Amino acid sequence: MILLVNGPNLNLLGEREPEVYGATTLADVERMVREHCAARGVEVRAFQSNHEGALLDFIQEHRKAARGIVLNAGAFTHTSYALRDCLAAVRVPAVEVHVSNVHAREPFRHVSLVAPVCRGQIVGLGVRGYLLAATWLMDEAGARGA
Ligand code: CA2
Repeated sequence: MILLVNGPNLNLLGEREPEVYGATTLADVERMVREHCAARGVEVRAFQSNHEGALLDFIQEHRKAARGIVLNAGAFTHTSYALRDCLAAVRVPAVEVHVSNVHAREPFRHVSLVAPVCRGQIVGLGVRGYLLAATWLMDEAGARGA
């Protein structure tokens, strides 16, 4: 099973600031990732929350069944030591995704507290970044025999 985790404000995807984030909604993203993984027989559990603790609870709850985490932590990326500790503790391979190119935006978005505990980072490639991350995690799980 792959976890698809989205943090604060990503429930607004496709509804606000389409020039930055595009027109695809979060429901579209969740469906795309589910279909993409289902083609390889992999189940997806999707979760979005605006609350830091709820994200930690979800990741912890699914830590034993999860083979990978596709994570867009939203602005918690730049602020949350708790999320970083959680990812390090659960030891499930995670890929950090950002729809926009955070490195071409405000300086505070250039810092990711979760990057050191993620296996990689995909930024600025729009919502296709979620699919690229899921592909890599499935390949990686296959290579591990997980
Ligand atoms: O580019 C990304 O995917 C971000 O993770 C989006 C976060 C932002 O705080 C990160 O720095 C980069 C959330 C941005 C605000 O949420 C909205 C999402 C869609 C539409 C409007 C706002």
